[in-house]
Amino acid sequence: MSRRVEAWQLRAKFAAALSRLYGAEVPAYTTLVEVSAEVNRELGASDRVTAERHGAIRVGSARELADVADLFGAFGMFPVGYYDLRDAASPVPVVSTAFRPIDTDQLARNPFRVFTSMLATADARFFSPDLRARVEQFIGARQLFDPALIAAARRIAADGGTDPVHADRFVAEAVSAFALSREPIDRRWYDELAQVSAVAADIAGVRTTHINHLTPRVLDIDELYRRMNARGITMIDAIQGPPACDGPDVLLRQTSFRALAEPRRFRDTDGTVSDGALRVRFGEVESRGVALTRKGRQRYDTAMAMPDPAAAWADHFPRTHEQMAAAGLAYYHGGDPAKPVVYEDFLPASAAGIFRSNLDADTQAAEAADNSEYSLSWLAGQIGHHIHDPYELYEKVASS
Ligand code: OOG
Ligand code: NI
Repeated sequence: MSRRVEAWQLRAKFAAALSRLYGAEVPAYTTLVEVSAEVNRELGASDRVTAERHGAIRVGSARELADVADLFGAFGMFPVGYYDLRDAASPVPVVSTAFRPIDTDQLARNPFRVFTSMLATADARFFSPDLRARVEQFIGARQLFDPALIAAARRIAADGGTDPVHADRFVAEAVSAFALSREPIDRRWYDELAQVSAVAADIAGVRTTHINHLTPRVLDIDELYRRMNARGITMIDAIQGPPACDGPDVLLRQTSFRALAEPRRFRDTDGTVSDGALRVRFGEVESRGVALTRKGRQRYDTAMAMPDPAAAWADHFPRTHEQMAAAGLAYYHGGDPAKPVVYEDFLPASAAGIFRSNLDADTQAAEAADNSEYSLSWLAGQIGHHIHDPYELYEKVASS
């Protein structure tokens, strides 16, 4: 009998293959990975840190998100958290979740996670009834994932793995569903959507999906930021998330650079196909700190609401893990301040900033009231999967 390939091994293969695909599509990503690895090497990072990535993808409907949930289930990645980016200071017409491993041993083996956003077509602030109907028709008529791939994913998820021959085929097919399409883009449709939001055009202007970005983890993001700028790669003007501080790193800090224009083909209304370019994909890098408890998170939100969060930081957070643990602000394995629990999730304000930093123009949300009913429980029902509460997962990880 052939050796079995388990979910975590499938996940590691999937992450590595996506990384090769994205590196071939967006060469600046390779530079980012190199510089991150260089910084990590100098700081003595573990293999987990240097191999670590998160991806971002965007889909157009709950049905498409349900397929993603089934597909990622085969890799031992489950939906965690609910992010409503429509509420952000710079609103984006999506609601999102993150697919990731949830158990300590699974995270240790390979923590690959994918931030997954769904277009909020029911939100009248962004979509008029007429546009909504046309977007939903367009999305309803496309097929992002071969039903056979989703059926295979369900079987693999139920069995907890598969044999080596099927494993390689399954991973290759899953990866190819996220490759950038060469199919010409209907220029008029794409432009109409881009008027609403560049994200709407990226999601619903084309018949396929693609990786928007893949993000390596680095131990010192301030150092990475300096080195990328020194190489002539202009990063967005700020690092998103907590400010640099003397005390323990908390949650997640991220920064990004805008990818160069990528060649795409367009079809005009008269049927002619011509070459053009789009700038939608980008490079992002992140550093991860300790996961905060609800109490810690409240303090974080208060500190971040101050005019100068860096200056206010010390008023809200102590300088050592011992003090953080004693004050119940963060999670530690077995309560041991020497063993911080890594934050595995995302931050809505940073996510909105990352989305926005890479758009040509801000989304124009009309003043119409939000009459849509997106919520965590609505989303869970639509995709037929429980959406895990990150705090419950951290409690479990800390006490195991
Ligand atoms: C997702 C943006 C959010 C992050 O790291 O916060 C994100 C997107 O651009 O599709 O990836
Ligand atoms: Ni990201």
